[in-house]
Amino acid sequence: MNTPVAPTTPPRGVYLITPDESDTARLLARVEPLLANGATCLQYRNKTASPALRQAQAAALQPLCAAHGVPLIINDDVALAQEVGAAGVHLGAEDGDIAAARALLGAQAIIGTSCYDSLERAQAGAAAGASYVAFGAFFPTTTKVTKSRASVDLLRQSAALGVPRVAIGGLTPDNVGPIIAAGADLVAVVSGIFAAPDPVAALRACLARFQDPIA
Ligand code: TZP
Ligand code: MG
Repeated sequence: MNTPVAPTTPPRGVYLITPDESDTARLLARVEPLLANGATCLQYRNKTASPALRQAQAAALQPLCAAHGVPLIINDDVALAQEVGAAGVHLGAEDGDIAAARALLGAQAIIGTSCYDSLERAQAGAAAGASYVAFGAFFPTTTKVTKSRASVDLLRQSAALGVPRVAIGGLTPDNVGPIIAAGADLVAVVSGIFAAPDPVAALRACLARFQDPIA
């Protein structure tokens, strides 16, 4: 096993996001080697599961993440994050507000906010107590229908926000270099890792870009 890239402050690395996977055993089997090989955090996201399956999958991921020391962040659902004891929640524009999530999950919780292509939304999110802000989509993606297109200029303009900045959307080992060089602290990836022929190799290649962004 390769030594994971050591996190710095603020954390830098790969923000792994689960693909829609209905088979829970298979989900765990796909995720585990990535947790073991340096994923910085894991977001549980499943847009096709029933509430019961999402509850079961989140509950199964929590001890796996804990065993690897990787924070689990639940997409969309503060109540589910609280129920399974996750490290935090990721909130889009329609998923409720940051202060309410903070009140429920506590001061140490990781609370992320989708900011799309908006510096103003990121400033408001940081002021409201977000733990990180996420910009995207940087590239076309088939994982989600996206309306906004973020740019490396937005990463440069958001340098003074004071919270980690996550880049998302169509990211792969081959295109994250300039995104990291422009200031992304974390690169959030679904298909660029999970759909790669060798997901662990793709993860390691993304992590390596933090040492050598332009390579
Ligand atoms: N939010 C903006 S783009 C996106 C999300 C959840 C999808 C990211 O998936 P991929 O496969 O890494 O492009
Ligand atoms: Mg959402």
